[in-house]
Amino acid sequence: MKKVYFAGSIRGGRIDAELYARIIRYIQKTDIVLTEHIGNPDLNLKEQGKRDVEIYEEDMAWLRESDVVIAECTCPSLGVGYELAYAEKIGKPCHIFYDRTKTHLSAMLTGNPYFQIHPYEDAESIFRTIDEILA
Ligand code: 6K6
Repeated sequence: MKKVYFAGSIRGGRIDAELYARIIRYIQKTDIVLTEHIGNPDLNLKEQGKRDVEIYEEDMAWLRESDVVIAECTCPSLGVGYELAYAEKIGKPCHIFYDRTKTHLSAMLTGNPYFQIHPYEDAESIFRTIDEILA
């Protein structure tokens, strides 16, 4: 079983939170998601309890522990961008998904051949690609 660091927007906006939850549940059928809270619809309430320094340290520890990073980047997030740059620096494989009908992804991601980028038009195709990543 692979340990997956799933990254998705939190303070960048929660418009895609339901999609994050679906992706997380799908990965959890076969593998481990270290960051399952990303899909939590009540994140705002829960977030109040944790200090930012604790969030940062916990997430960086999970990133170091992970086997692969999967990021959903349709909703732009500074935190996700930071995590991807850090993951590249420590050599973790990084897969980036985004809805090409909704956003034009940053050139800092599409221009970097290190990242494996998966544009999609139909969210269902995400799951087929995840099967290949985790195979
Ligand atoms: C407590 C319980 C659930 O959530 C919290 C507190 N907030 C965060 N907890 C965990 N990871 C976080 C939190 N806020 C941001 N992150 C990390 O940054 C996640 O791993 C996301 O991939 C990314 C989102 O960054 P922003 O800039 O959109 O917040």
